[in-house]
Amino acid sequence: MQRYSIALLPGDGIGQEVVAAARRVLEAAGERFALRFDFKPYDWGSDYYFQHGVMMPVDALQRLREHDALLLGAVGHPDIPDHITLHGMLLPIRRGLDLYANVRPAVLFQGVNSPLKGYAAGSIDLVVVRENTEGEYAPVGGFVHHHHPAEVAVQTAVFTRQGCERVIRYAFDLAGRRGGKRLVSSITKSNAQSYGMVLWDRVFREIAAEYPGIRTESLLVDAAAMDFVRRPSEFDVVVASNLFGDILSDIAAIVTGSIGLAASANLDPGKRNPSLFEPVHGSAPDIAGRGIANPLATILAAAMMLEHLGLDEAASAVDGSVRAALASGAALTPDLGGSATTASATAAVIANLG
Ligand code: GGG
Repeated sequence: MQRYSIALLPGDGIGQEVVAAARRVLEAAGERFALRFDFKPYDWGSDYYFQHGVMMPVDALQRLREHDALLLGAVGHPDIPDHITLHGMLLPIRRGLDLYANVRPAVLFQGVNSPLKGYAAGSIDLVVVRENTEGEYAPVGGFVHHHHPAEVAVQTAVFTRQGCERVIRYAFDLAGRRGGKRLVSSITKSNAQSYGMVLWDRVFREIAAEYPGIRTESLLVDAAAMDFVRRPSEFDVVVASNLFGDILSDIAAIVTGSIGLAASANLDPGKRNPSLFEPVHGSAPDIAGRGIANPLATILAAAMMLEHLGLDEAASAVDGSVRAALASGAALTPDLGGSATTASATAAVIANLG
């Protein structure tokens, strides 16, 4: 029996509920495919912060490196400023483990309605590849005259040639593997951001020349935001900076029904470090503890984890079980217009796993 060590980082709010649901699905998949998952839960997050003044301990990355993969729920608490929770846990893990490709698929599944008119199941099927270690999220900047009337804040975006090259190359390789429209759309705002994003555009053209079989387009982010609503079915792989990828993947999530279905993989494609899998959504304190959080984004993220671990059969069984549970209506939680609970949606997925 193959064994895998999985770190569980449920974090805050509904993160607790959705990670527990995904764990149940992984256990069921393990039984079906003779896989053993050794789960190691970590209690890091906002409660840990209230006790220790930090979101996770100083040796957190060292401990995470011991696992084969990491499954995270959410970070964010109404009583802690969001920049403290995000910069205290999620961003240091992404940077520290060099998880440079944040892969966020958006598919309009059967049984799910898009808020856009006229889109059939499967007609929207795109992936946002978000640069995940630098760009606008680089922790570079500071305050001068902090909290005084003349205070100044400086925030610097960082674009390195290596950082652009590797994530853009990942996007081209992915477009090749998907074998669909074979299109990579690059998103910047290089008319206004005339250093970092001009470098990005130049690197994009250079890498594109290495992939003659893949079509390309370069869009400014404002046009791309319109096009995600106006013509979402025309996109295939979309590669963007840290901030733009974050925003566009939220638009992609909502045009395909709900952010409750949006899964995400933070990958070290070279597998030097364990990769991190998570739902795109946050901690949703307004519904936390009510048993109605949609677990499917985290379950789909767990399917991405199985695929990354090379367990393709188990990955497609979990992915297929989610699709079947949505198509039957059994997994439609309130965000999707249904009345399924976290528990009943999870049970429907597990039942489909056989
Ligand atoms: N699922 C993890 C989570 O809590 N995401 C919310 C969030 O603020 N994410 C910011 C980001 O992905 O950069």
